[in-house]
Amino acid sequence: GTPASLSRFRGALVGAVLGDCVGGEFEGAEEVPMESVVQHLNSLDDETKGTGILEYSDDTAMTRCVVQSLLGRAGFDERDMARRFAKEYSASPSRGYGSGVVQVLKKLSSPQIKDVYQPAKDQFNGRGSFGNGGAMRAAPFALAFPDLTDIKKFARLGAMLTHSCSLGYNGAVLQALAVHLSLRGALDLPQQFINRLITEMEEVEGDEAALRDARILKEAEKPYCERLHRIRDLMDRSKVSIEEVIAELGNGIAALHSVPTAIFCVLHCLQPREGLPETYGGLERTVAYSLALGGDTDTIACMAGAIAGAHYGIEAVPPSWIRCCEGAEDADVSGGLLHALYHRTPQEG
Ligand code: F2R
Ligand code: MG
Ligand code: MG
Repeated sequence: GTPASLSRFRGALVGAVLGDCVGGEFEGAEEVPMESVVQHLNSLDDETKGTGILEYSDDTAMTRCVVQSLLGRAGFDERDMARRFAKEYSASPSRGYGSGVVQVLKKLSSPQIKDVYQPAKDQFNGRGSFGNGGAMRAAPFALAFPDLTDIKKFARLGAMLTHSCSLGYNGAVLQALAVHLSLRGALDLPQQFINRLITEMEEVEGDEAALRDARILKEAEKPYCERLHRIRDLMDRSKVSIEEVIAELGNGIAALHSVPTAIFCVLHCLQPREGLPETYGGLERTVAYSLALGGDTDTIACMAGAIAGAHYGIEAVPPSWIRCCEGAEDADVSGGLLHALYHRTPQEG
């Protein structure tokens, strides 16, 4: 595919932060009229409001830990990443974390901890979390590693520090794969993009643990593949209502009900759509549409923002949005540092 440019790396990380910050306004809302979304986004253009008015939530707090760990260790180090999650939570516990994951983060802060994956395995009576907390912070894995095998392996392990159910960590793998393909220009051919994701997830979900979890949770044999097929069907239709998207893909806190939804948001908004302002570019359309779905808006917009940012690049991001969102400028700098890590020459031996 197209070489992964610096602009795309910066766009991916900044897009994720913007989605989280602007999406926080509507998280948990059942219905979000597009007029309210547009009004909210227009308020970001008001220069009098100063900088950093919209705070980031757990999505960005944990993504920052992933970025800092990957950069600091020049690769994946589970103990370092776990320590950063725990430290960040204890410094700022009010970022809107999921109610279950808080227990994991408290256990990870113990200096006596031997196996950093154990607290996640103890969640939900040993079944592990299927929440989207692993997926919401998965984008940096695609920005640190050029190799697909590394991305799949480390996105999975990075998510397993808090989410041991395969429905949770495979959502992170899917999100990282989507960012990886987008970074390389694959969204120029949307049908091929979705087909490639299906092929990759066929293998990922063929794993014994994934098949077992899907059976226990009474999901399709390969739940993410099934959702990706639904996306392909929705893409073939000339008109799709928000209600139909929610019914087919979901808008909830489970990774299965939000990662495919975020991917659909990006695909659907590749072209202008009725009901979205004509003045909006693709990234603005994607974020606005993600918010209009309601439900877990900060996380769906964060994940869609990362995939869309990797496609459109930093030039597509309105500067006023960056000024208004906490952590967006840091994310821009980190995008550049990850670009250097991604393109480093592998060391011999
Ligand atoms: N937590 C929220 N939003 C709700 C309240 C925030 C509000 N703004 C406030 O501060 O008052 N948002 C954030 O949480 C999501 C990511 O959650 P994560 O990290 O996956 O957490 P957890 O606790 O592991 O899972 C989330 C919930 O899913 C259900 N669940 C998961 N696995 C389950 C299982 N095996 N069995 C039954 N239920 C399971 C539970 O209800 C968990 O609490 C993001 O939206 C982020 O923005
Ligand atoms: Mg959040
Ligand atoms: Mg959320």
